[in-house]
Amino acid sequence: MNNQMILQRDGQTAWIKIQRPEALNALSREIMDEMDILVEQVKADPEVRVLLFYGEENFAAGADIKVMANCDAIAAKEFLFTSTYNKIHTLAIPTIAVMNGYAFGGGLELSLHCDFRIVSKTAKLGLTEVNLGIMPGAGGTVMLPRLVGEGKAKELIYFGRTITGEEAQRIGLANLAVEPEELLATAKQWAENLCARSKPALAAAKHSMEHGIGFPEIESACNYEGVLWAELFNSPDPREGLTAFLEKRKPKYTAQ
Ligand code: CO8
Repeated sequence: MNNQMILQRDGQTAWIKIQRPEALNALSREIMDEMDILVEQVKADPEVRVLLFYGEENFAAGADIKVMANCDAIAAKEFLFTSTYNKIHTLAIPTIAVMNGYAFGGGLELSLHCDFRIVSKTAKLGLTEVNLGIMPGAGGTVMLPRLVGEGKAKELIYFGRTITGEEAQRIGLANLAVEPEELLATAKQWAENLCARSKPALAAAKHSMEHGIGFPEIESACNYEGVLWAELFNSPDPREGLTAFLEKRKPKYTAQ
């Protein structure tokens, strides 16, 4: 490990921080291997309820161009981030990308696999791959249309256009754009709010939405949603949440 990725715990919240400032947090193979290990650690930790990805001055200026410049097709395939990003995408807990500065290419694609994107208004975001003669290869062509619609996604990808955090919020790419100095505090508030909620309820809702989006047939998707909904009642949280409402008090969720 060369410590360009750091896992920090703040109560039930985990933060994965990218720190390779000399290259604006460009994502190398080593960084991706470290990220994979840290994501596995988070996945195995029953105490963690929310995972945030963060980079201090910049989120990540994309995959490492110096590496890709020397790739042939075989090396390019080996360089892919897909297996790690799929792990992030399928985590049961909520995930948030907290984005400051540059979030380009494979960096922005990391955020597309998170449940939420909170950005600073001045952040610069873009799937700029086409400007380099390549295409998004870490989920961008799959995930961006889901968030902003096909037409806008094609506009951003074909032209490799860079947008500000403010515009990202306007088009639905970011959930929220805030002043840079408010970014971390806002992310912490979101994390705390999520930590206070039922873990199984969030996990089932996440899984059901993923399933529903991917499912071409609404009736089956709704049936599947019903199965997940009923299974939730195997945990103590539904009773606690429903009873707390009736007793006019705040719920205290305990399920892992
Ligand atoms: N890869 C490697 N090094 C980088 C990268 C990068 N993506 N971005 C910046 N750096 C390095 C620069 O080379 C420079 O290093 P050095 O000091 O050794 O020359 C250092 O970071 C600082 O960069 P700049 O001097 O360029 O800083 P500026 O403030 O002038 O510009 C920019 C900042 C605008 C962010 C500029 O650096 C830039 O345009 N970077 C490239 C952004 C980009 O296009 N990213 C997308 C890359 S493609 C991609 O991500 C493909 C993903 C799909 C496949 C994923 C699976 C493999």
